[in-house]
Amino acid sequence: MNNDQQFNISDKQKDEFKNNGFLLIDEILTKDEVESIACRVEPLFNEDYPKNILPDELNWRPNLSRNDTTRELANAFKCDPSFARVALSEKLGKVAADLMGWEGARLAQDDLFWKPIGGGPIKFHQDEPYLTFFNPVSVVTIWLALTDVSTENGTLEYVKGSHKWNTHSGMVKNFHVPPSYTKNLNEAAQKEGIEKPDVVPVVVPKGGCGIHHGLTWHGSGSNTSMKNERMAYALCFIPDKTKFKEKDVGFIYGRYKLHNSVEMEESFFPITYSKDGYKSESINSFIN
Ligand SMILES: O=C(O)CCC(=O)C(=O)O
Repeated sequence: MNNDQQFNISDKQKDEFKNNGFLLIDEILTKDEVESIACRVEPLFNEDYPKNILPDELNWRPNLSRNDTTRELANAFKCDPSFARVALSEKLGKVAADLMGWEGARLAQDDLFWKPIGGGPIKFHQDEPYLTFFNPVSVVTIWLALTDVSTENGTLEYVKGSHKWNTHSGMVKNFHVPPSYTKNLNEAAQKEGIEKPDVVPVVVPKGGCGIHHGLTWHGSGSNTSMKNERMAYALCFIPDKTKFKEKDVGFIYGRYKLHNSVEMEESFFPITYSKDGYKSESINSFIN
């Protein structure tokens, strides 16, 4: 893969992102990039870790978990260089920084989603409430489609303009097995005085993406297709100069907070793009 490729975001796309809280792009990964990771989803969920490192979060285990839920695994980039080459590419870091108006971007976390045929929904939520342990708090997620995605196979759904709402989701209960994936969204919309939230499905080909602001409400329905699985790789970026808060850094990120320091160690949170050309040295050990 050519790591020097760039993807230019136009002023029109920046405006669209600012107004709607999301942007859809039909082609952001090359065919080689998307193939290099799509073929690794199943092995990774089946515990084949080339780097001999366990994912930071596993929300599905073979022979142990229900087969009718959406499977999620966090920080594939640490376990498998194929994912690292995509997640830590300058191209995607620059897209994140350009849309958010940052000087640079670092990866906070990746999430791999595998929604099998018959796989259940993901409850509506915002990403920012999961990433409030940092200073500043600012998040954008690039959700890469690793299969063609449609309403039929349970693609991601964005609520237009919801990044401007005052009603926040918090960290939701029953994320992977919600009794209703839209109930909390409808309640939030009501509080905002909105009768029917404007829900837009991410319909893009394999290799395309949806990019959402950290406050944009999003979720996804069940996979009702009889023949198409749905896979996606989501990258959560934060500004390059982000620090930890002094304390109360939460149960997910607390394990990476150094004693007596608010620095975010670049071995865990690599800087993948900055306007001055800086990139974390640690990227080399992830991609090789
Ligand atoms: O793929 C999904 O259904 C959920 C994705 C998601 O919540 C995210 O990327 O933040």
